Amino acid sequence: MVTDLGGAQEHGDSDHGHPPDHGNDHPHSHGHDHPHDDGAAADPVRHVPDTRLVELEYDVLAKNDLLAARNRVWFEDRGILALNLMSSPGAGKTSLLERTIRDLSPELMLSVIEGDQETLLDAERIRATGCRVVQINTGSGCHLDADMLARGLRSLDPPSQSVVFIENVGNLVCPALFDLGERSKVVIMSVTEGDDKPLKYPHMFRAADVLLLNKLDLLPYVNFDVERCIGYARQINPGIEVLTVSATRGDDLDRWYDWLRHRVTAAA
Ligand SMILES: Nc1nc2c(ncn2[C@@H]2O[C@H](COP(=O)(O)OP(=O)(O)OP(=O)(O)O)[C@@H](O)[C@H]2O)c(=O)[nH]1
Ligand SMILES: [Mg+2]
Repeated sequence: MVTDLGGAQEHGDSDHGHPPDHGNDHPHSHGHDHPHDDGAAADPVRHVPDTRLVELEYDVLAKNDLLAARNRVWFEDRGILALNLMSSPGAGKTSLLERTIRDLSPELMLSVIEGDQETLLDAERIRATGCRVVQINTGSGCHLDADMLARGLRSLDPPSQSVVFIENVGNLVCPALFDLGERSKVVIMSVTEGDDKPLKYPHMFRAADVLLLNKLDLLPYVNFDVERCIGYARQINPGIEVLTVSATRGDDLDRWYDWLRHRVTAAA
């Protein structure tokens, strides 16, 4: 379900075509399922001697990749910078967006697509900043996919040369598998989650361009080794860029903003 909450931000430019309509070639039959709970195999776990083979349905991912490629062309044609923000629940995605919008709205045209299983809560927080926002509710689904994003974009109608933040459903597993056609994937981790997460959820950290380590203000109260966490992340993905911030206290947000400005220039 796509809900357009509108917003006060005026974009002006609307003559820039519509996001791709993927029609019937949807990767899923009902919009909120998953590569390994769709299709003929009722039990995707095969038991063979000493081995458990979990069989992903690669055709679902392949179709999603096709639709994501169309989204990517659509963004590129319009010079739109699309960023896919992913994290476990509560790491601070919406908080970071609220702060970023408040600080950068005078300078950049920003809009947001919110992905959650249920509620308009995050979209309402974004709307309170005056930013244009569309909420996608995935029901039982644990991630956004490229077709959902295209439908959200048709409602959002972002202007050329703008930034579209996509807040994915909170978890470190499924969103890593589904390309949306974004320019960059940003994984957000908070220091309350434990410094071993890059090793335990390697797909997410391998897919990400940037690791944003949030809630630095809580470091005195938790058992978290920043350097160890960064080391694990680079063990999984040697090229990953790392930024450490506190979204609520404002620590080091300038580095995040500089990273964004740099990407905006590159996308234009
Ligand atoms: N101390 C501290 N708290 C933070 C920080 N960033 C976010 N929080 C708090 O963490 C909680 C979750 O933040 P959200 O921004 O809702 O997290 P989220 O990742 O959007 O959560 P979901 O959308 O549910 O996955 C809220 O209570 C925030 O106030 C931070 O930098 N420091
Ligand atoms: Mg959120």
